[in-house]
Amino acid sequence: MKRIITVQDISCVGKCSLTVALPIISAAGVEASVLPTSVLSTHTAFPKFTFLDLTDEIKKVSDVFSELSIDFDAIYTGYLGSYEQIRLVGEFIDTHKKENTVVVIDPAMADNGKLYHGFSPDFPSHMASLVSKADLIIPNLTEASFMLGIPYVEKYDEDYIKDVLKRLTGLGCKRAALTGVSFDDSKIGVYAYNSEDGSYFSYFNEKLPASFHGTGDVFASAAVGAHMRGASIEDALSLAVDFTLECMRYTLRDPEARFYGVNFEEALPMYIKRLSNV
Ligand code: PXL
Repeated sequence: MKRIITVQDISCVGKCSLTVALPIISAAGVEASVLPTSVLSTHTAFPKFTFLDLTDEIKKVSDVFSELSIDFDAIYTGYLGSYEQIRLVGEFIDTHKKENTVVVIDPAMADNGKLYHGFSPDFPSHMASLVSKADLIIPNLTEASFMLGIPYVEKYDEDYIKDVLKRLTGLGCKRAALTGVSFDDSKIGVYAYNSEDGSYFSYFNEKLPASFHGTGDVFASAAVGAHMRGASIEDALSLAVDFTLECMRYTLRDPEARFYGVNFEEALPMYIKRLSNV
């Protein structure tokens, strides 16, 4: 069985980061190890949250992994809370990335043209230096624009997205996959670029008239889990699009849906079923 280590915060309530990554990666039939970087009562889109900083644990945990010769098939990083955490996670990747380790970075820090609460304007440039270590990065267009230092636009065409993707791999990562790409009101999906062979890939599905918090984390977890289960990156990204849509459908159907995240739990059977064909 493949083993992923996922490095991000744990928000006690909020259906994001580790509370999403753990169940989805487990459902993929892949071991989910964790390196929690902070503990929050609630994610930062809530009106109030606590923040326990676990920065000092990162190096200690990493050292024990080295001493015990514990290695990972994939390192998957998400929300990180400070420059120091970005630096230490960079060191973690340098230490634990072996020849076949896949490094996936979701630079979770912004959406809808805005940085998440608590991040200063130069945070994206630090994240941009971390993504140079990745085999695959999975930003939305807001995160991509911030990392590239270009204005965030709501309307764009295919040439624009292709250019953004090329520039993202110019930061040093091998592949970039942009989430939430939509050229019209009926479809939304993923557009990716592989700098090693210059190829593009895209996959779209139905666009619902709604958007929910936490879908970026659901998408990235589903993609990493599926890829580690044996799906190609293209198939893993396509499944992540379909799974995220399914999560949103269940959420829209639920009269008691919470404001802060999607009903990914109800969509897990579909995810598992699709992976049984891999
Ligand atoms: O979903 C990304 C995310 C992860 N972790 C924390 C967050 C957010 C987005 O707001 O606040 C703590």
